[in-house]
Amino acid sequence: MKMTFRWFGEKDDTVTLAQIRQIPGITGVVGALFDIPVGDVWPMEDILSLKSKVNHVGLEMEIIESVNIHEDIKLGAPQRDAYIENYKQCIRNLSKAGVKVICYNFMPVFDWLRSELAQPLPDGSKTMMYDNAMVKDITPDRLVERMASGSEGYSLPGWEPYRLKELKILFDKYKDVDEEKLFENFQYFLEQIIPVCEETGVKMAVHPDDPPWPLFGLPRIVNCKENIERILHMVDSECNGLTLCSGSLGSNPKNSIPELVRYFGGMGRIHFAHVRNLKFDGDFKFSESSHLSSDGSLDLFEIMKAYHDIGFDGYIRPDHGRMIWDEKARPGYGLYDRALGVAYLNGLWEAIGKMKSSD
Ligand code: DNO
Repeated sequence: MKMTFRWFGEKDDTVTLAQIRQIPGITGVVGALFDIPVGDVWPMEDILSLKSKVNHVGLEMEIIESVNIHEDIKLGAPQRDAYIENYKQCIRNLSKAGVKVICYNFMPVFDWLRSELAQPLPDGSKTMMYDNAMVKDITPDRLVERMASGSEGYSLPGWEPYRLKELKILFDKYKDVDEEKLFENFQYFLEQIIPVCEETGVKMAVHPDDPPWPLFGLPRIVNCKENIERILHMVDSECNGLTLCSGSLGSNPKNSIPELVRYFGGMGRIHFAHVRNLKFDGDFKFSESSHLSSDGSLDLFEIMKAYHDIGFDGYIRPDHGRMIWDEKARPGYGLYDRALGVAYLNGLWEAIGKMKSSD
């Protein structure tokens, strides 16, 4: 596996590349251009400038998270073809800069969602949590305000104010888009872009819906084994792959992460692993714990063992961390708890490998 760390860029991250470089075992940074509006082509010079900053400290930039999909593509709107052409050009540009995997999602309107961004835990740390009861009682506009006010001044990816400005219009447009229509629009998109991926060698890795259930009546389809299998078969190519996010899929206890790792990893379709833990606090209610198995409801040993057993050699990153040691950073993406996550995942990996070779 290749251990990586997400970085939001000089302007948008409290964590520096120099700090990331010092985390044991990190080989690369998961980058993105956050200034480019969704749907536009990423300019070659901006991509190369980001890459050179990362390479300068001795790290790779072979993976991007995310190149977001314009709503017109998800909606199947008439202008979608122009946005798909832009997406293809993005893939070509990124491949010229040595990018091998693009993580993206296909969630209507919102990206990941939490009801609290800084919930205090008994040990004094703060974490993100989700409670469906609260989400049911709030309007989407109010929720967007809440996400903005709790985000330490950062614009959260997927929650950019400019994108959510026209929430009402967007919700209206989704009125006629049910799950089947969303599958259809997804297939149309994949049929157009996967040939470009095959030409350039770039692999797409769809991120699961987070949380993996419908929100505010909007459909969500990348949320369980059956649907993911259907998506991967819609265009049957190694380039049509998955980001297996343990925290997103794992917030539905019906999804067994080790089983999904073995299944989709066995098909050679996991190109990126997001590994983190969470604690079930009730039905459709969870909080994000530290990565340690005994702190949460997921067994990280079993997850890492599944990756080891399938001989996973793709990219992996720790996922969200709590805010510890008084750190102030963008929710979920501070330095300290994620660095502890890396150390733990690397420890599990080494121990699993050595146990096997001593058998
Ligand atoms: C949340 C992230 C997601 C992810 C996107 C991929 O922390 O895992 O925002 O980057 O869904 O497109």
